[in-house]
Amino acid sequence: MCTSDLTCRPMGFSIDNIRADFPILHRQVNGKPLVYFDNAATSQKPQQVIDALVHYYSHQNANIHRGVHALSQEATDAYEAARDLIQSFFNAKHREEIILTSGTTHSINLVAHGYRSLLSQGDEIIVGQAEHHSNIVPWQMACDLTGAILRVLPMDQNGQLKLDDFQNLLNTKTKLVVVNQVSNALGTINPIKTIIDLAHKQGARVLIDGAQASSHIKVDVHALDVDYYTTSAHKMCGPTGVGMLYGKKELLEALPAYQGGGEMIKEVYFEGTTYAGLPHKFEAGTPNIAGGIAFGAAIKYLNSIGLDAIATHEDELLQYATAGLKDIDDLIIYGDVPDKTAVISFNINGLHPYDVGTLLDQMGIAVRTGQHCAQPVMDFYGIPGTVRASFAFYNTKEEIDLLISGVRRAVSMLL
Ligand code: 7TS
Repeated sequence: MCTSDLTCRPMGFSIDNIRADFPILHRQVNGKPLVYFDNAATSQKPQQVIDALVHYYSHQNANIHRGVHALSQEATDAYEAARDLIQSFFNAKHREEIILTSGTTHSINLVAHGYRSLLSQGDEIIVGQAEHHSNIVPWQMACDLTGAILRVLPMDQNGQLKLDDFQNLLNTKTKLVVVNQVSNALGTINPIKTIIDLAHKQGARVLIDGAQASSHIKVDVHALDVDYYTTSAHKMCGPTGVGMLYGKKELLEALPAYQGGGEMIKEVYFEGTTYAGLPHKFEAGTPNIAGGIAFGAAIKYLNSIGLDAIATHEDELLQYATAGLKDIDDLIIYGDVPDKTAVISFNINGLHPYDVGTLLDQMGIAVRTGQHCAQPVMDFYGIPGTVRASFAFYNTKEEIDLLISGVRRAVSMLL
C-alpha cells in the first residue's frame, strides 16, 4: 500500500495540478464534495477540452471539407489535425484508417453492417461472454440476416476468457472474433494479442472493442496487428458523440459503405453512385466537428500526462480500494484478478446494488449500479447487477477512503 506521494506517483505527476484542470471535480453533490467514481460510464472533461469546444464554436464554426472560404478551411484543418493526433495515439499506419464516428456503438454497427454483405449461411462469429451489449446486438442482427452463427467464448468464475475453449471454437468457418480489451462490467483485461494471433492463424479477422481500454492502456494497433479497433472519445476525457473506428486500410476498402449521403460519395447519378475513398466513404453527413476537434484536444491532454503515469496512479488506487473494500464483511468483488483496470464491481450479501448506490449518492459519491449493459455477465453470476466503482487518474486515495467508509455506512443502515 502507498504511504507517500513521493514514493508512489511518477515524477511530474501532480494530482493537484491535474484536479485543477477539471472544473466539475470542485462542485458539490447532495451537499457533499463530489466523489466521481463512474469513470467507466464517462470520464470527466478537463478545461482544455471544454476550451477546444468553445473555441471552435466561438471562432471557427463552419462546415468542413466543402467550402472555399477561410473559416471552412480552418475548421477542416482543425478537424483533420485531430485525425492525425488520433492516428499517432493509436499508431495506425495510415491516417485514412481512422474513421471518425459518433462512438464505439456506431463504430461496431458500421463494421457489423458491412459484414451483412460479407457473411454467408453457416459462417461463424465468436463473441466474448463479457461483452457490452453494443458488441453483441449488432452481430446478432448481422447473423439474423445472413444465417451466420454467433458462438460465445465463455469466461471463468473470475471473468477471464477461457483460451482453451477459444482454440476449440476457432475453425475454418470462423470469419470474425469480437471481444473487448477490457470488460466494462468487471475491469478484467483480455489477452487480446494472443486472441488476435490465434484468430489470424485460422484466417479469421478480429474486432477489439477498446472503449474501456484506450485511456488506461497504451494501444498500438500496428503492433497488435488488430483488424478493427473501436473506442469512444467520452471515455478518454473527450466529448460525447464522437469516437473512432480503426480498420486496416485494405479491409476498410473492401467493407461496404454504411450510411449513404453527402461527403461519402465521388459522383452521384440517378443511374448509380461511386463512393469516396477512405476515410470519407464511412463519414456520411456533417460530422460532430467540434467533438472531433475536442477529441484531438483530449488526446493531447492524455499525452501531456502520459499513459504510463496514468496507469501507475490508477493501479495504485485500484490496489488501495480493493484492500479496503475486501475488509468489509460479506463484500464480494467480481473479476478480482491481477490483470485489470481500475474498476471494482461488487455486491454485499443481502443488499441490492441499487440501494447501496443510492445511499452512496446521498454522500456525494457517484458509482454505477445495475447490469452495466452487460446482462450476460450478470446472468453468469446469477445476480441482478453490481455496484461498480471505476477510478480515473484524477481520483485520490482520500476519495477512496470516503468510498470505503460510505459503503460501511450503507451496510450498517441497510442490514
Ligand atoms: N463497449 C464497452 C466495453 C463499453 O464500456 C461501452 C460503454 C460501449 C461499448 C458503448 O460505448 P458508447 O460510447 O458507444 O456508448 N460503457 C458504458 C458503461 O460501462 N457505463 O455506461 C456506458
